Amino acid sequence: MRAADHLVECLATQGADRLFCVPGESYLALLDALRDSDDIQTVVCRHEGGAGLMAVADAKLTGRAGLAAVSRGPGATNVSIAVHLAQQDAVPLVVLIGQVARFERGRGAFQEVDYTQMFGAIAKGVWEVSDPAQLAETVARAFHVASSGTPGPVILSLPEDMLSDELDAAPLAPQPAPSDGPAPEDLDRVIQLLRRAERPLIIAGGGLASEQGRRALADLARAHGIPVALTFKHQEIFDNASPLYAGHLGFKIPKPHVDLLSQADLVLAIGTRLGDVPTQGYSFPRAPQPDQPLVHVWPDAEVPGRIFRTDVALTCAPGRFCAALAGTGNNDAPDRDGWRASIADYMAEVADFRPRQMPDGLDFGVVAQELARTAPRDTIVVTDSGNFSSWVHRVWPWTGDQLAVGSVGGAMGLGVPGAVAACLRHPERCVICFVGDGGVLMTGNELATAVAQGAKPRIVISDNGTYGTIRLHQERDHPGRVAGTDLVNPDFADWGRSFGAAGFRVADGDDINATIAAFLAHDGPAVLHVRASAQAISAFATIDQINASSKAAKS
Ligand SMILES: Cc1ncc(C[n+]2csc(CCOP(=O)(O)OP(=O)(O)O)c2C)c(N)n1
Repeated sequence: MRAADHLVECLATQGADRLFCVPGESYLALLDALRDSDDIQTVVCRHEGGAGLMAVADAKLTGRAGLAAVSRGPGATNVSIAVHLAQQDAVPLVVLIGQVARFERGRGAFQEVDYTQMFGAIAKGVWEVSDPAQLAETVARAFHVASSGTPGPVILSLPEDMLSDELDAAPLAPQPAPSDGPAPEDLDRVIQLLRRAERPLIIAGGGLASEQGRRALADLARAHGIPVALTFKHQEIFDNASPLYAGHLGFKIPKPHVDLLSQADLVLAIGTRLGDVPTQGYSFPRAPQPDQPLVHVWPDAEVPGRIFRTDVALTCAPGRFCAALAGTGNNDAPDRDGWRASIADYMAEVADFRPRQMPDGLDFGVVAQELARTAPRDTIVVTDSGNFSSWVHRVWPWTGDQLAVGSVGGAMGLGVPGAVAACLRHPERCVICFVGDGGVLMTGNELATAVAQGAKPRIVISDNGTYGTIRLHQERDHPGRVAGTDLVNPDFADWGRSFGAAGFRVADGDDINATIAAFLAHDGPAVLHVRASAQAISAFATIDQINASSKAAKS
């Protein structure tokens, strides 16, 4: 059998059912083998960054490794944004790269790159398969390594000529995940800490972003009456209307919020690596010595205790930990009522968002609020990176059972490809992508992929004429000195139409609710161009406010 056909069998045996790619002459035999595969759907994209980001989004939605294939050299360099994001977001990803032929290796042949060096710092494993007899073992290892411990990206480099070798081989079955609940003595230590705590707090992250994980988290919070704060871009894993919801630990959240949560006398960090974003620059919990006992649950022994002194470090599956602790009976205490009430009062203030009247366009919150009010409850929300997402985080009704895709690692460009991947995985659901005028032109060409695949993403573009996030930082550090952040944009409604999508536009003074209703009702891909205010730079501040406080601080 041809090695490429054997490879496709191996990939399908590992559970792969969709591959995102841009073709290249370096892996023609693989493309040829995929043509005959009933198990793996090939989705052809317009840029390897888009293909890789679709695979990352697909992995976020399924919990299984995403799969992408790209050509050598330029294809591999283009896909690197997705490899980096998979590492940052702890997402399993397998990237196949066509390599130059074996006799050319090391000669500096056309588009030759040594991928062990190129991806060495960001991938969990980089393996070049020169002998097709090793394909079954290497593919099985790639999926196992990508999905276990701290999930992440794995690269398989496939010499072009190897893919056409003949061999007689069978795929290797996937390695079953070990059954990994918490050890009873560790659970006992957590219960002892919990019984003494008056102000316990759970910090929950992406390691719980599965149906079972969310359910177990909700059970745990309810069983013991513990407030739950969520890490950046994982607001979807817990009901934000719950009286136990303690907020979204995004970038530099307001100081009163941090001060409030810092009063916790026990932190249970579950399914998060406790990076600099949720910990507000390693200030809560404080690194390296937290001000309160810390329980840290992450399925990789290297992580708990690496930065923070940890009282109980558990390397079991986060969901299993929640389920086990929830099942230990009621460890709630009446003296926690005040703690819960102060958090609930604060969260009620944050939820009370009122759009501002702006001189230069719409407060993007007007659009986010109306979509939040009228979109179907099971809408999948995909957010690109940028300030526009601050309104989505603030006003979207997260009920704890919706799906969401966002880039924890902050890579712009995830939005449109992520929405295409979400539509392909859940064609029956409404998928809304929120994206800025900066991010949309990074990978917006994947709208062509959506049209080609019959996917129906709804893309909402906040056109504030600026790389707003950077402008905000600029106004804080160099008030009034705008440099390199202004944008000149196309008409995005026409841009969408040019791909075959429906184009809608809203500006201040328009009948916004009617346009949003038509946008949501359209049965096909659709673009909503929002003429947004740059002055209303985020859901929490205006440019003038930032500028003034920055000048005051400097004087
Ligand atoms: C690929 C990539 N390049 C650059 C950045 C740095 N960056 C972060 S946010 C941002 C601006 C986002 O602008 P836009 O998409 O218009 O959204 P806004 O912040 O204006 O809402 C930039 C350039 C990044 N995060 N990712």
